[in-house]
Amino acid sequence: MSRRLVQGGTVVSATGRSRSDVLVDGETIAAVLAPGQADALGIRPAAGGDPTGAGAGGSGDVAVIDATGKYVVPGGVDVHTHMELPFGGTFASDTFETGTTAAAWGGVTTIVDFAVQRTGENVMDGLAAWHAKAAGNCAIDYGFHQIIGGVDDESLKAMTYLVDHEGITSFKLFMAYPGVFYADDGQILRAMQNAGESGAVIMMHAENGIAIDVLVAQALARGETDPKYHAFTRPAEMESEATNRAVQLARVAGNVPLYIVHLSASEALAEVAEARHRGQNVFAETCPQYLYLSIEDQLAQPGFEGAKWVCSTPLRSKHEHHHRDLWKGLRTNELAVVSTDHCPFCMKDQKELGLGNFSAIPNGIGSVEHRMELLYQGVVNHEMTLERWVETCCTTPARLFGLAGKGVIAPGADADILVWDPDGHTSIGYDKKHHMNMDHSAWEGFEVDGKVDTVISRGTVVIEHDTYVGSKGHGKFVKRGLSEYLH
Ligand code: DUC
Ligand code: ZN
Ligand code: ZN
Repeated sequence: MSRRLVQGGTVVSATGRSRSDVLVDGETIAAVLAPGQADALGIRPAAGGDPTGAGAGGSGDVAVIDATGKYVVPGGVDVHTHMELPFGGTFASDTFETGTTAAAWGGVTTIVDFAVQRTGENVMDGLAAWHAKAAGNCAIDYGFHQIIGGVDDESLKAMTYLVDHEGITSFKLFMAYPGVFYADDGQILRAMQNAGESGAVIMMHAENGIAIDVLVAQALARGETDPKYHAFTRPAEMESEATNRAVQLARVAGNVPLYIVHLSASEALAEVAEARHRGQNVFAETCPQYLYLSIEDQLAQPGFEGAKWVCSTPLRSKHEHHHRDLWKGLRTNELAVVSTDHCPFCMKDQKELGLGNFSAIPNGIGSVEHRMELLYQGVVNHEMTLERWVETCCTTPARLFGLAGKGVIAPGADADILVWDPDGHTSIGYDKKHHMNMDHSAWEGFEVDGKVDTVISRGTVVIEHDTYVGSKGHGKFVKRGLSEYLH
């Protein structure tokens, strides 16, 4: 087994930073060493400077990764992605191969994707289909949540089975998308009660889909067909009302752990905060698009351009303080996690399905490659600390979703490591840094400080200074345990 030493950098965790060297043995972290300790222990660079570590067989020989002047942080953990998601008559354009490769480019070493049961389908079939799509194709490790699009006796039984046997310990329910994924309040309550028994987390897409469908039909009848009407027909009240309802249902079900996904609005955040302050097991994530993008600057661009930013929950107005409140929520832990809700669609043949009818535009934005970069800019802008960057993007998502050995740099943990260059710079755009399988970038023109330098996935270097050196099939399915926040 090869050994490596990530030497000379500043190791940053959720709780602090120190000048340390990280010794990797095979797939795991063997030690975090004080400066000079490696030398004292006789740990020396491999003869010939073998950069791969493959030839480092002697007891004192290691491949050295020079991290001088850099931050050494856990590999990113993105707990909300949709590779190949069937949606609106098409499929999200990243495969597990292209999507996990792009994730690696962005310093991410684990994703948790959503296996799908649509209304009328079988849960176990949906899970089998997701395993078939991912197995042998991933550049980094991956786990699954399960979407439950039809709550009934059979799917409830399947939920328990998935927790007990399949390493799937979280379930996404939808209060939106009637007829596709939607669950009514009674179904939600039953699924929550089931999760209460098994210890699973319920993830909620909190938007009042029944009322939204009425608003959409009325807008279309008035001839309001442009992409921006997507946001106007999904007002913040529809998100906060659904968030409150989900919170109350989780309370009635017995303080069942509830995780609100892709939270976008100040009003919804207030509901989460209130629940947390009274001691409920309620958590929430937001995504980079809700921290940086807006109706005015993106979704309402002239013509059909705004289709690039049609996603649900929708972008909000930049004049209503959502950005400010969400950054604050990240600082105060009312928002515990930043994920991407990576759900990419090309303009050609995909977003274009909604030309002349915004409600037919497939919902989603591709960001899996850029989360670490965009959130590091939050550190530069003094919106969050370096430690909080690590906590919200790596450590908490891993702990919250039972990914043992992920999201930390500690002896015994998986050797998932991102070497981050704080003096570097990243230009994001279709002709710049862009490896997702899309014909545009939702982040075109974004210039951010900092840069991914080296990415190590379970001991294997996958990104080495602007070169992808990983391979499809390296990434393994991770069976997850119960949430470490609750047990
Ligand atoms: N939201 C999106 O934007 N895309 C896929 C599903 C979802 O909930
Ligand atoms: Zn959703
Ligand atoms: Zn999603």
